[in-house]
Amino acid sequence: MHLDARRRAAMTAERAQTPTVPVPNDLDAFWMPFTANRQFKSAPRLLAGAEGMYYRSHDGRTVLDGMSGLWCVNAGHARPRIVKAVQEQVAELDYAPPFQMGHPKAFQLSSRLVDLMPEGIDHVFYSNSGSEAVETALKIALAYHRQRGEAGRTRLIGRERGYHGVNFGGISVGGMVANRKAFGSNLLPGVDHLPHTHDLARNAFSRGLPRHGAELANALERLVQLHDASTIAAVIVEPMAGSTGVLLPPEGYLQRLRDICDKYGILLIFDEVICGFGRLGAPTAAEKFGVTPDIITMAKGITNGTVPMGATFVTGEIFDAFMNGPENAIELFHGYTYSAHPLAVAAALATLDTYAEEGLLTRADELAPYWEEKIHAFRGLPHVIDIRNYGLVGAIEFAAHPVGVGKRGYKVFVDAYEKGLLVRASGDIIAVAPPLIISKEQIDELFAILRGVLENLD
Ligand code: PXG
Ligand code: PLP
Repeated sequence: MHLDARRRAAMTAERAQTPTVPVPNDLDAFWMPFTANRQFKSAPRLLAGAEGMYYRSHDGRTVLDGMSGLWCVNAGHARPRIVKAVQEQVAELDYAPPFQMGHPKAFQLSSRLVDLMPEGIDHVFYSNSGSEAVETALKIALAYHRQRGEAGRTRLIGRERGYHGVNFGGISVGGMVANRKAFGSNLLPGVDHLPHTHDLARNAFSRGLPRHGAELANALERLVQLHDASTIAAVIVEPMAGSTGVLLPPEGYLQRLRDICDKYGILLIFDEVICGFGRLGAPTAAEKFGVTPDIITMAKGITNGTVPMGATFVTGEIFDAFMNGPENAIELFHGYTYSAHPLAVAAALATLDTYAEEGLLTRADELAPYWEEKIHAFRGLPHVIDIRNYGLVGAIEFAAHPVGVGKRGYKVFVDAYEKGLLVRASGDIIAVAPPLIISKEQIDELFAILRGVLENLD
């Protein structure tokens, strides 16, 4: 029997002996994030345990994790090395203040992380989430230009359909309308957006990077003509936009953005909160796509999702621009109580060990051809208007149901969960991004469950 199948059988056997976890009798107090609270609480989906590729639901079912939790559990669940590292760390050093103090493992981790970054990106600033990593990146960009005597460079440029977390900077440069409209008048001033790159008319059913759309980067030139380069601080994009439904960069697009930024002295920020740590087959999307930004934001897979951590990576040039005042002066007035928290650091170190030992940061590359064949086999099923893939990410887009946008996406998500598979819906797009330890048999299992759902979609 295959190892994972054995583990699954063991989990099933264990489940038979242990009582299922009761649903808490009052679900009311918890205001759940990005959730239809009333709908959820009328039919809750609670997860009670996890190991390897599988969750265990509160009603005792085994659920294949097709989503790495929420794009973060890249090495699979409950990995012993990571569990042990966190357990030992909390007993050894539970907390250390990060302002004017340090702890040894934070420095070890930093050296190891920057070794994974593209050439030239060699410093890291810590936070607790992708959202905070983004705020940190935007603030560093503004402060960097000021340090160099270009304080007029304050304009930030994001992209339509971009997701950069939920804090004010992130939603200002972000481009998901529902995340912005309720907060409209308080978004940051001086922000523009590039057009998104999603083009089903030209690129539907692309395998890997879409062929058409590099010219959409030229919109940045137009913004420079409109505002003048001396007013623009930075451009932030996700190399692959995850949250909005897996939008891959057209061939040549990122390089063109890089060229325009270079021409005008604009910083280029890659938000790699989802792309990083092996999802696309390399430690960073920057490396995979051969385009090096000035700043990279990461989170999620940095600790395999176990302990919250965000990280903002910068070039030596950016770091050095801050290191020229008096030595007793604080160079950047920014930081979090939990920057480089010992538990997160311990989890990250053990996560990097696990990734290295098992070759996980490049494993998506090996599995990608198999994955691509499997997902594109859904072409022709009812309502499917696009399928796209890269590394160990895939998305299936459905035509909206006449009763409303999002109905089909939500239905696929719920039906899949009931049949034992966790996927993610964004409107009428379903994303799949399993842990990088997935076997070919489990890829088959994932798509077999999904097929059962899609064949019955009305
Ligand atoms: N940037 C990017 C590119 C992200 O994908 C964040 C920032 C924010 O990270 P935190 O850790 O603050 O959530 C993210 C997070 C989805 C989904 O539906 C994606 C994310 C979060 C929640 C849901 O695909 N990405
Ligand atoms: N609010 C108050 C009143 C605080 O004292 C602090 C930190 O000291 C914060 C917010 C910020 O919290 P954190 O550093 O965890 O982001």
